[in-house]
Amino acid sequence: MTDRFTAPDYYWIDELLTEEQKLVRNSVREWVKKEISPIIEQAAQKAEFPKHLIKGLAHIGAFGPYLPQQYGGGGLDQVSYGLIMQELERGDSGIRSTASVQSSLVMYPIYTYGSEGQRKKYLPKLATGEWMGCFGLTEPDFGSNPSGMLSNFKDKGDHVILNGSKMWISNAPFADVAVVWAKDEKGEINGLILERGMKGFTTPETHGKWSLRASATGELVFDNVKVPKENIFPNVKGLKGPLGCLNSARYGISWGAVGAAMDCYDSALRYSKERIQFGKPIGAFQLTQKKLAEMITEITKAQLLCWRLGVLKNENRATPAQISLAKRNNVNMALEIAREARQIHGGMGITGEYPIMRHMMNLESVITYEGTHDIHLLITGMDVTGISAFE
Ligand code: TGC
Ligand code: FAD
Repeated sequence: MTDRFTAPDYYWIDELLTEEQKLVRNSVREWVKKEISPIIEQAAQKAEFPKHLIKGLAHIGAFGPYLPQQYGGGGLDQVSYGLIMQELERGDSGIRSTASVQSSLVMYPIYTYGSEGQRKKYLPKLATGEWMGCFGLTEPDFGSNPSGMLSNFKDKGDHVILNGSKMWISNAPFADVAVVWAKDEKGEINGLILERGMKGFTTPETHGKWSLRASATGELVFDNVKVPKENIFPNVKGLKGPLGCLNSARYGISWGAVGAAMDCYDSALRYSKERIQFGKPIGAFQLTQKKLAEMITEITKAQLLCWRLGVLKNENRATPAQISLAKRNNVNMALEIAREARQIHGGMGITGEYPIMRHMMNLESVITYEGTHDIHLLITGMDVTGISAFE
């Protein structure tokens, strides 16, 4: 199917972007049309991560775009990072997932919490895609409440012995490197860098997903894994370590969801003009117009939210609660738009001829991972009342 995507920009938000931001956005948009759109439906149908895209993702600067160039990053600002995520998720949430995990959940913690040796060893190879990474926080019994995690390690002199397991880990089945969060003997959470090939470390794939089918998900299993002490992050302890990475990834998702919504809206708008029923295009009916008008209203609000959050992030002022608000609002918005767009496409909406159903199913994961819809609501509730619902 030819990708006829035209990006909606109802409030001329392009005028708020710098030339560099537009250049970055346009080059990723073109790459998505050329490389993702032609293959993504089949990859999702076959439940296969299109691994051949890794080199291209690295080439367009999707791995570590906002990290310093001296470590292989792109040296770009946060709005550019957001726009990259928007365009990738316009293609598919699973491809955006791979890029957000690599950038915000693997490269970001190595850069922020790692030693200079760790930065130099891992970041350049992660930036080029020579090494791919994954992020292990969630456990079978600890999803929304990661502080209860059971994964733990014991001090053995120059190394530690790690035991436990992680579940639902994006990129795990093919990752070369894993950033893993586990408790030390005092019960404090630490970050460790694991490498594929360490004895006792396995990454079984999770099968049977109806969502994010073009993304590989798996477990991380640690059976007495010997991890050198030099692989532990020296500069962070406690839950604020992994949650700090999530701020960056959730920010990217808030932009990414706008991309998926834009694709659904664009397809529905075009279809509404082409599909004739009762002698008229279905776009002539008031009920279809209501759907399309509400979609563009919500997309425009979400675009402005992202842009403002990006500016705040560039100024180092975006709070975790502001990021939660945007992640929650934008993913929910995208899911509702996907459902309405599916209605506009009638029966055709359930087929792979159109991207709608794939986006809709993907967004069911996106609304759950990186903090569920309700957890983000409670973070906002805690921020405005000053009272935690989690205690
Ligand atoms: P709480 O007591 O509130 O906080 C513990 C410590 O962390 C600090 N903190 C943060 N620091 C940085 N950024 C944030 N967003 C932070 N939120 C809290 C806090 O100040 C405190 O620091 P300190 O110094 O006092 O120790 O923690 P809690 O146990 O009550 O939990 C709070 C809660 C529920 C909000 C949090 O745990 C949470 O966000 N749960 C959701 C879990 C989650 O989002 N998991 C995501 C897993 S990764 C993933 O899904 C990747 S998908 C990737 C893809 O494919 O794209
Ligand atoms: P639970 O925490 O068991 O939640 C179940 C329900 O209970 C939810 O509706 C939740 O909102 C609700 N709930 C829980 N606590 C409360 C409360 N206090 N008040 C009100 N309601 C509550 N994790 C990683 O670490 N790395 C990854 O790369 C990663 N990738 C993922 C990829 C996919 C495709 C998926 C589906 C998940 C991924 N995750 C990853 C895990 C994801 O972050 C968790 O699924 C998510 O945090 C929710 O945890 P849970 O599934 O255990 O649900």
